[in-house]
Amino acid sequence: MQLEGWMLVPIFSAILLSFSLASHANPVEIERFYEFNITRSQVTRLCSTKNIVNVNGQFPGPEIHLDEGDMLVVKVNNQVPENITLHWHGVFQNRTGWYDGPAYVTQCPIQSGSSYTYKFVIKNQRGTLWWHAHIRWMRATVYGALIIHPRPGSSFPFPAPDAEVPILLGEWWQSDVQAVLNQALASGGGPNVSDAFTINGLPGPLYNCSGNDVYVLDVEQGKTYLLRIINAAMNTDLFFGIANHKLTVVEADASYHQPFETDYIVITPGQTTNVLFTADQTPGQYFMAASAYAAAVPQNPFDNTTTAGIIRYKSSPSSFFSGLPRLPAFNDTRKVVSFNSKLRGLLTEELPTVPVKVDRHLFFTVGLNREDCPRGAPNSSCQGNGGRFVASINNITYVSPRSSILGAYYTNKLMNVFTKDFSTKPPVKFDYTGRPLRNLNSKNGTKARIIPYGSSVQIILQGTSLVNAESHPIHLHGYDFFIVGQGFGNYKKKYEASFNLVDPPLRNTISVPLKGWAAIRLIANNPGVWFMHCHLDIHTTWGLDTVLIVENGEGPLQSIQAPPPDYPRC
Ligand SMILES: *[C@@H]1O[C@H](CO)[C@@H](O)[C@H](O)[C@H]1NC(C)=O
Ligand SMILES: *[C@@H]1O[C@H](CO)[C@@H](O)[C@H](O)[C@H]1NC(C)=O
Ligand SMILES: *[C@@H]1O[C@H](CO)[C@@H](O)[C@H](O)[C@H]1NC(C)=O
Ligand SMILES: *[C@@H]1O[C@H](CO)[C@@H](O)[C@H](O)[C@H]1NC(C)=O
Ligand SMILES: *[C@@H]1O[C@H](CO)[C@@H](O)[C@H](O)[C@H]1NC(C)=O
Ligand SMILES: *[C@@H]1O[C@H](CO)[C@@H](O)[C@H](O)[C@H]1NC(C)=O
Ligand SMILES: *[C@@H]1O[C@H](CO)[C@@H](O)[C@H](O)[C@H]1NC(C)=O
Ligand SMILES: *[C@@H]1O[C@H](CO)[C@@H](O)[C@H](O)[C@H]1NC(C)=O
Ligand SMILES: *[C@@H]1O[C@H](CO)[C@@H](O)[C@H](O)[C@H]1NC(C)=O
Ligand SMILES: *[C@@H]1O[C@H](CO)[C@@H](O)[C@H](O)[C@H]1NC(C)=O
Ligand SMILES: [Cu+2]
Repeated sequence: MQLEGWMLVPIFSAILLSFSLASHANPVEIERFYEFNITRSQVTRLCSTKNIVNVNGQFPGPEIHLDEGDMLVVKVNNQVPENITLHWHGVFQNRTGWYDGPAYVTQCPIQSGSSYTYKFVIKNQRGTLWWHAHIRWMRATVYGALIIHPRPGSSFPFPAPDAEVPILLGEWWQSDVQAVLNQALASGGGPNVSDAFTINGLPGPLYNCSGNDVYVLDVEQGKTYLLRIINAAMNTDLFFGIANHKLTVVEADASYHQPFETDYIVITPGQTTNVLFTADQTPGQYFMAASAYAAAVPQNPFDNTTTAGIIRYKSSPSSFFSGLPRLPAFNDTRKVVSFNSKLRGLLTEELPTVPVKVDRHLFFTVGLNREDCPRGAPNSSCQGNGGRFVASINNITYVSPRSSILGAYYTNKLMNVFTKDFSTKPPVKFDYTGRPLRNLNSKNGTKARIIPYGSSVQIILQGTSLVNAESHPIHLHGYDFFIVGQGFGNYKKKYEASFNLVDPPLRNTISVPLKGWAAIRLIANNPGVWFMHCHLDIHTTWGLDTVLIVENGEGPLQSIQAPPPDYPRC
């Protein structure tokens, strides 16, 4: 097989691969301009027509392409009655946090009839990222790929593929998504599960009345393809695979990783994974497919369907049609661990070094809570096991303020917006992954943790099983972080001795294992107000969120720039 050469690179050694010696002097930024009109348009899926919010009438939204070092300029015109913001998932926004996008964290919404121009340089990163709405559940239909090509003159650390193809995995409701959210909030219980998953907006042939809504990728025999896979689903971790074809993972969350071969990948909402596959089978048609990893204990309702697309060999007409790829069962946590433990960072010149010494230790419990049914409230509003489901970090349920935290922080007018006292550890120690406590309540708050510029930070993310045990895809804005350790049960200090400080994965979204923990490290070299939250939208909505504020440094390029003139106001 043609990939063998680079598969044999000694992957565990600390040799720096010098694959891209392109000039680092790149004084003139190339500007890439896009106009994004937030619109409503008719989309028909599963034989029913919906009027969905999207960008320029496209679903999924426009693909953005640029080279590392370019400046991206996106003028957003809000032409719908709803408020909107856009987030550039995984982009550092170094000094330009005004453009990060989470509503009421870094900006007020772009209101109906108004515009805001997002404008930032993308530096020190390359690969597959994506953009999505970051207010209420708008991102269900407002999302697209953001592809950062290597700087001109540099290349991938693997043989160039013959073609590159974005694969956006999504989640589809037949009813209005905002109505699903509103109903969940009114009832205090879980939201209705989706009716379908989608590949590039299309559910595929395994649903009722969806025979025409099938994504087809035409391939040529012998050629190698780079799939840029993005999990844009709202609330579901997914398995993905292609029948009869091996996948070679080469990148995750826009960081190169040591290549490894696999039959399936697992990908949480927020994550991206680049895989290579070679069309090396008998000409014919082969299914690609995705289905849920949903191992919550006790089991939550989940969308138990399978989305499929087709890889179609062009070379010679053939009637061969594969079966579905054999994906792991919805509750196969072992297969998830097996996949995730194969992921190792690729040591390159561009890669930041793994922090060995830690200045700031943070310990965050993440999980669900159940608020007691408020006195006098109707039962219809307490459908979450007799109460109302909420979620928390360190027992604080994040409550969104009414104006932007970044705006308040920058102008030092904090009144009624947020407080700076988010704790470094949970208020009480308990058996986090053991039997639930009797009191499942949390406390409301809008609190941030302040971190000095340049400090080396370790965060232990400890899952809890108070209401149920689930894995939570935790996303930190503004940063990539090293995943130096993860495991089941309650974290213990002694585990630090076995952390991987040599070649840990580098990501922006970590799946904290079911009934387990994960340890992440980063250097706080990006000043700003950074949202940290579960990327399952229902958990974000329930308050599984907090804010890290990295202070300005002393250097000339170490402070947040002034806000732009068109910065939205509340
Ligand atoms: C956005 O809307 C404006 C006003 O209707 C229109 O002039 C412009 O062409 C639209 N741009 C795109 C990219 O659709
Ligand atoms: C949620 O599901 C229930 C039960 O199937 C249904 O009655 C209700 O209309 C659904 N809600 C929405 C907003 O689709
Ligand atoms: C497809 O439609 C039929 C008839 O309406 C129904 O009985 C069946 O349950 C549906 N199947 C799925 C997977 O929705
Ligand atoms: C998922 O669907 C399959 C096929 O319809 C069924 O056999 C299986 O029991 C379902 N699993 C769950 C957990 O609902
Ligand atoms: C997964 O669920 C099936 C029922 O659908 C059950 O038989 C099996 O034991 C479960 N596996 C695990 C690992 O929990
Ligand atoms: C409301 O719930 C309580 C406790 O679950 C139950 O005792 C009561 O009968 C319910 N009331 C109604 C009107 O359903
Ligand atoms: C969380 O906060 C609530 C409200 O203050 C309290 O009742 C509960 O005991 C706390 N739980 C934990 C685990 O800290
Ligand atoms: C927390 O805040 C929400 C509003 O965001 C409110 O509905 C809820 O009652 C509050 N819960 C408590 C325990 O104060
Ligand atoms: C942000 O910019 C500063 C100054 O150029 C640099 O030292 C730092 O590494 C950058 N951080 C990121 C995350 O790119
Ligand atoms: C849009 O945002 C503004 C500012 O926060 C708020 O006052 C208004 O109620 C919001 N409008 C809608 C339709 O949600
Ligand atoms: Cu979560």
